[in-house]
Amino acid sequence: MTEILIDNAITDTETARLAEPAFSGALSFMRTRYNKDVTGADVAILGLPFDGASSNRPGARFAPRSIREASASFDCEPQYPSMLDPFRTLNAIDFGDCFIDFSRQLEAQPQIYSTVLSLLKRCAQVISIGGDHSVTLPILQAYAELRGPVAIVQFDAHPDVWGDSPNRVSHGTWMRQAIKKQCVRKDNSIQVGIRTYVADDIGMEVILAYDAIDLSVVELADRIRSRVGTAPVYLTFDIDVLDPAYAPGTGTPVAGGFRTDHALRTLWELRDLDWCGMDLVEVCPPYDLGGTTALAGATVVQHYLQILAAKKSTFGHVTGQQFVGLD
Ligand SMILES: [Mn+2]
Repeated sequence: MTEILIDNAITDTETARLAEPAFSGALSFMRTRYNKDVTGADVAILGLPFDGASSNRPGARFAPRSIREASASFDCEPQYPSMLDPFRTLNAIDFGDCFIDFSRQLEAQPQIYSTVLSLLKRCAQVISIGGDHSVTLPILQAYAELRGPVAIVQFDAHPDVWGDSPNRVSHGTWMRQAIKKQCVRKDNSIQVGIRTYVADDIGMEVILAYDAIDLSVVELADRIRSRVGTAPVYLTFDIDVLDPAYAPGTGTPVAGGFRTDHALRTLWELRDLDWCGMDLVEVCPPYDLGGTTALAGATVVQHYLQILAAKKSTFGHVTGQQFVGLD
């Protein structure tokens, strides 16, 4: 028989992409090519194996592997709902994971910052997978350093604006710090799905969970869009915005959240925003059931990649606010 080479994560080229079994092979995100050189890429995908700042259940360090494994089912075909194979259009590279020394927890944030900074000097966007929510702060610092402050759309059960003190890293304080460090365009930012209380409110626009769930997808997207406007916008998607019935594998679950489809459809509805990057955080595989949470997380990223692919196939590039009509 002819020898057939699988492992697109290693072998992928423009001309020789092969659908490979979902249950075997090297696991990059959606089997896209692994490369430490991201020069000129539209997207670098970066794993963040860190859970040292979780206030409750640790385990998000395992999320990059788990999300890559869940994403294997999306290999090599046109994807729903765009019906595009995003990698036919996008130059997307899986950079692998950020190095984080488990014995030097306070060095994790500077490590993430310098890794993202280095990636953003070479490619258009970074998508990070895994980690507790503390990872978002150094990512935003890198964005702000190179490109100025960004608007934020935060899907989350928690506002993450709890108070903090120096030399303390928590997954519940990054937003307060990001605003203090002027990484965020607060007037264009919005938090969606919140169902926890912080006394010291920072005046961020919030759509609470029950209100968000009561709105149709189009109404919810309109509320978000009217806040963000034409600003470059960064998506931080905490998987705990979903109800624990849909995402049990997370660090600090809160009942009463979104169904998976409501969140996915809202993101898809917002494909005209000027997205500049995203993270997918708080997937905690040790508490997952049947890979449900990892699959939901992988699907959020799969939708985001489709948005970029749709933009690029229509406009030739992935930035800017453009209506992407695929219906
Ligand atoms: Mn959260």
